[in-house]
Amino acid sequence: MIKYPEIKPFAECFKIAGPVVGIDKIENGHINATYVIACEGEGGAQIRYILQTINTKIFTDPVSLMENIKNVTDYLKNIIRENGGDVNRETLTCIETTDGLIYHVDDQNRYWRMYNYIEDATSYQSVERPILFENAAKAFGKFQRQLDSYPADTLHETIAKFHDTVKRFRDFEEAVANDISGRAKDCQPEIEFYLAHKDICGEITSRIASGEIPLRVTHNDTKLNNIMIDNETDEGICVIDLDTVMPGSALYDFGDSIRFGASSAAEDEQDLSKVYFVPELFEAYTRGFLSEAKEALNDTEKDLLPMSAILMTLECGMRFLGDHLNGDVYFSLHYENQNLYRARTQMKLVADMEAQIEDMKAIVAKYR
Ligand code: ADP
Ligand code: GN1
Ligand code: MG
Repeated sequence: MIKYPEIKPFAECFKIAGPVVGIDKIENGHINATYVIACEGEGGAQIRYILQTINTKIFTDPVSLMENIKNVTDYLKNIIRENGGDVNRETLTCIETTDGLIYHVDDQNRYWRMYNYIEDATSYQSVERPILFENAAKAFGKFQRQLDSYPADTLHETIAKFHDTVKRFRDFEEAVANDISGRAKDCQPEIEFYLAHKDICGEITSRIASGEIPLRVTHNDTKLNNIMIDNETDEGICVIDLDTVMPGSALYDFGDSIRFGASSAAEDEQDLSKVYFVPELFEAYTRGFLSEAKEALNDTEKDLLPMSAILMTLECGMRFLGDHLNGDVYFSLHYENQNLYRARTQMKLVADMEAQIEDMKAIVAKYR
């Protein structure tokens, strides 16, 4: 069924396999608007695509962004081909418009793009079984290795200082000071929690500046639902959501995965008694990630893996609370105060990890 008929003309701007027979919406991402387009291909076969509008409030240079994605996916396809893999399943494919471009700009200046749909695979919203998380770790580790020799200076920085936690802290202080929404009075304990963590914000950036840890080409948004996991083998087969692929630290990718996946509950769980850090999941991810990446990482990077999980969780929580104070202008919401609930789960996870940091270091020591 075509649930969103108004989207059909935009799907038809791309070289699709046949008439559009269905349009659905995917609501799990916080940034772009994402539709699934089903077409009737040759012999009646159904062929699906992902159609997205790029959020240009956030990604202000969509042309450079698409250039990054096209170049990175072409590069990955060469590697996949050399290894005898499936180029249409192990990375995204940009579908061209009927004019031969990789995006379509409509009369409201919205940027549309289309990818192949990765079939027979699932984007999980939580770690239903530890093996899924371990396999996601392997896939993100492999993704980073595959891009190891990618000429980083040719990549556009799609969001400047994306994981510069010191800058994120300053942005947060500004949100508190401006209090545009008038909500600060109702979230003082949360604000205090984040402000009290000022001292650790520079743990990664200062070491990048000093050269102790290198800049690499990283994904920068490694939540579990940004990877497609094969329905039969449970293997992480395709890393998606490539908007933020740019120079960064391996610690950003590791830490952000732990933030989302090593939690007992959803990112916006309102009952905090259900939210806690799960060390067994931290172990599963660490084992998977280091099995792929340990040769590439230096000792300082390995030392900082537990800290990176705390820092990426703190940073994301600060961004959620900052957005709540700014009047919800950044992350997609499905209900009121969702950003506040998201900020609270991140606080709980940060506190848990701080209490268990020695255990986390012991886990890293087992696999490094
Ligand atoms: P956002 O930046 O809003 O998170 P994503 O690119 O991650 O946007 O897309 C949102 C969701 O759509 C993903 O979490 C995944 O569930 C689904 N999705 C995106 N691309 C594909 C694809 N090529 N094949 C199958 N599902 C996809
Ligand atoms: C956003 O796009 P999505 O939903 O995969 C955000 C990430 C946050 C995440 C929190 C470009 O990721 O940085 O960690 O929400 N992406 C951007 O769930 O800001
Ligand atoms: Mg996403």
